[in-house]
Amino acid sequence: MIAVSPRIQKRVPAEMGLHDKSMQYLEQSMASWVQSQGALCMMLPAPESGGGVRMATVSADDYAEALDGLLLQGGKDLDPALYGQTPEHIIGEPDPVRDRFELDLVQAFHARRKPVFGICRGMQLINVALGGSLYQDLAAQGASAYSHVESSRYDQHHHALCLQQGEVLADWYGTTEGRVNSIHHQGVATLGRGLKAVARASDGVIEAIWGLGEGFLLGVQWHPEFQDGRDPALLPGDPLMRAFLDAAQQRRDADRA
Ligand SMILES: [Mn+2]
Repeated sequence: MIAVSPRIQKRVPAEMGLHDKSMQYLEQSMASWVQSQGALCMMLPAPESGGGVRMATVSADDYAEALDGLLLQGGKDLDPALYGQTPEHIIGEPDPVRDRFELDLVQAFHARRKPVFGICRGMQLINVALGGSLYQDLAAQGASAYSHVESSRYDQHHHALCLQQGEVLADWYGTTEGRVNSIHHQGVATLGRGLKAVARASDGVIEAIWGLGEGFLLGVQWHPEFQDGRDPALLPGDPLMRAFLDAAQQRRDADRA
């Protein structure tokens, strides 16, 4: 039973007929990716989203107790205050409700040694949850030699990936080279406690992180849920989902033993 954190849309487009209401949602390929491997996929609504909704009486801890693993979706930039900076290069308004809820979820699942897997923003969030920092904008801060985002090409924008020899990703894929999509303007600057970079782009930008302690803590900067493997040059997403679900299954079995 896999928990997926929500994306939050504060002002829903008029054609959806919800006027000024908020929406929390899950992108389809993320749900398909989880379900295609036989796991149940459950999106967790953030406890409140403003606008006069009733306050929740359940917490991230309650969800972590009930479910087996946490998958963090991509989305908008984190509030730089969370890593001790003022906003200089972020795009859009941060969402404090989503930031807080996801930080609480990472803490709650990881404290129980239940697997946590972050995609794009989700990887950045894991890093910040463990005390690391981000580049607010890779290009503006001179951290990358080429663009990690091309809005007109979106998920068709790819770059080479170097998987660290001897680490989990190289192990699962059986190679140290690959290609992935790239839809991010931010990136990991300093690593959080107990995290290691296990893949990088050829310009040195960190593309995957792994927790060295007990439990399963993985973040990838690309979107494996969009990579269906029909292009043999691209790394398929399924080995990552398989490793995550295997860890969740093991943790669940250990609980019941
Ligand atoms: Mn990239």
